[in-house]
Amino acid sequence: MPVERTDQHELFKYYEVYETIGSGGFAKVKLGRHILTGENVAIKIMNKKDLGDDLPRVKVEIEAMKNLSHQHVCRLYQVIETSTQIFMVLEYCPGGELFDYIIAKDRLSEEETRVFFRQIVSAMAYVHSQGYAHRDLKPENLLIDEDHNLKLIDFGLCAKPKGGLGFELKTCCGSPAYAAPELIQGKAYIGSEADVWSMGVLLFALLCGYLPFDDDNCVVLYRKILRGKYENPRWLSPGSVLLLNQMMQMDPKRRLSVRHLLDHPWVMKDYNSPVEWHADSRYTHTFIHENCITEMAVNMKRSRVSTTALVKEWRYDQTTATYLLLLSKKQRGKPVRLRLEPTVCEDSCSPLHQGLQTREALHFSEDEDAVIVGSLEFCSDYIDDCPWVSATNNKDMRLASPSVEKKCVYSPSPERGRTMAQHRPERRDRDQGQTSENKENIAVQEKDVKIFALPPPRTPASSKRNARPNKNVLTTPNQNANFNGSKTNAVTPKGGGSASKESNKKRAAEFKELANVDLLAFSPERRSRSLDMAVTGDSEKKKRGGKVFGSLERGLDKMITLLTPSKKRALRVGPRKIKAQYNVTLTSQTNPDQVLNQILSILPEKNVDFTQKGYTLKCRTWGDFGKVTMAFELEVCLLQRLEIVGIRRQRLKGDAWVYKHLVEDILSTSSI
Ligand code: 6BB
Repeated sequence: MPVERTDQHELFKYYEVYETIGSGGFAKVKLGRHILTGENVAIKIMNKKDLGDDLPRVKVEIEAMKNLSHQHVCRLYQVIETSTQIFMVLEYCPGGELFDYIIAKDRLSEEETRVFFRQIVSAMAYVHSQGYAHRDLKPENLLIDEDHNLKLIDFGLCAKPKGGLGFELKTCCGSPAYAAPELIQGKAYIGSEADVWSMGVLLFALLCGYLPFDDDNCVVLYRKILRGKYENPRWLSPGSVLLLNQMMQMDPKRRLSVRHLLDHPWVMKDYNSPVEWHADSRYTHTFIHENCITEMAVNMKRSRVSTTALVKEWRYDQTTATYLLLLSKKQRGKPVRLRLEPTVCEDSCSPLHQGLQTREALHFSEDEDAVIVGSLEFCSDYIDDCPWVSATNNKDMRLASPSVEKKCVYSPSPERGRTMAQHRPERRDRDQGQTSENKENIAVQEKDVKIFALPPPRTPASSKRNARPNKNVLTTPNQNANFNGSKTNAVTPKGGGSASKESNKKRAAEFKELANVDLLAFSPERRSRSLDMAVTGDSEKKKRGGKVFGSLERGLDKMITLLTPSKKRALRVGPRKIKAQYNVTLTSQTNPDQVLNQILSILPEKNVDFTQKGYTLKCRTWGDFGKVTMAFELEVCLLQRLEIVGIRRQRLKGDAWVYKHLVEDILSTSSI
């Protein structure tokens, strides 16, 4: 996604921009930091040209997020629109996707599921009360914040029927596996009812760690959904089985409504209170916090009255972002303070008003990861700490039925067909569960519908593993794995190598080589390119130039500190040492090079394309039309204290479940 300089400038006036954390459709999400408050944010970056016909969806999402303020809905802070780009600045959720959390734990206990599910019900009751249907509910669209609370994201497919939520919708949208049967049939449907079906699928995924209806082939998947039969694994309590059945009812009129979910016995268990769905007063726009206003007024050199008036316009500009982020600081017990930035413009205009004048220069590196030239003090600390390393359902309103939409939109998801079929483990163990058959199922031809196989005791992936040494590749240290050196020794990791002295020498040579490459990378052309991006005056440029490039002569050590994160990765001799986290698969091995070699040897077999940067493998799979269907990273690392090798995994693009199966497959086949 090429980013025009003027567009970058607009963003960099207010934010420091870091690693890409995900991409999907035409958006890329990067980590960022709001300069004035020092608060972390997520920045969704979209190129208008690339968006094409999807531009209205972005507008829909922005409008919805401006209207929704709730403790379990991801907050929008700022929208920056330029001639070519749209930047959405959003609440930072370092816990990542609920999806990753589920798969890391295989599945959640009923108790933990209840904690999350109550939050989902709260968010959805609120969203529906505001007249919106989300229409793309799935664990990938629920993020975990720093307090381990869920935040709903991605309102790009949401709908707000003009006459209210009781009015029917026509657009068939969302992810197929979560789509209600009425959507699949192309019928007009009520958005809130379809959302409840998706919530049922989501609840099942939380409790089971896999989907109730699943198939690589969309047609077969649709047939399964239209049959409405799924298997209830034995570990589900009768209460869970009942609730799932009430939510995944084929007939939308027989389905539970969100209003009924609020005080459903299963939902209330251990709480004895209904779900609170009203927006917490801390999240509404009605109360203006005086100390935030005072701090902003001082910074902007304005009166408090005019600052309050400006904030109350809720323009989702720098003023809104500063206010909301200051408020967030306050609510987390941090001082309500803005950073005092010196200003250079003649009339000493404030950074809040004018954008920072003395910022360090920023640019996008070749691999399009935003990097900072200068102000690396923060950057280097941050990267090491980076998260990936380290309503009422108003039935009375259902009477009118104008069809308002016609097209069929699916949230971007790679083909579930040919390419990925090989990665999906077979489901067996039919005897593990009981069939849940919803009444009034819609009749479909069953003759070529595959029998829906039940999952094995834990995850579907483990059934495939039965054919191989049994391993819990995604979460559990593997005690059985035995590396067969002769099998994969052929591949020598760049920046890695075997553990021998010989290869250490080689690594040292490679290290030097890389250092030279990096010196070249900081060539005058590149330097001037970076400096072009600077928002400061000439004297500032010189100062910065001195800070960054003058240091080259001061020696290699200094240069390493000043390198971009990706360059730092490339220069690292060994694997990173990280803490065990839920996106890290533990192995029983102690030699990172062997683990890396094992993975490297298996990727081509799985049709995974990759580039290697030290111990990080940037992996991709391709679809039929030369499009990247899936992008993810696998990084071999050492686990702090444990002294064993781990594999950090991060999905950047593509269907979450297909990714899960593929990575499980790679890691189990790699015999680690
Ligand atoms: C968002 C976010 C907010 O991310 C790929 C897609 C907010 C993401 C985040 C994170 C991990 C670590 C740190 C921060 C609004 N819309 C989309 C958002 C989408 C990506 C999530 C991860 N997978 N914080 N973070 F996810």
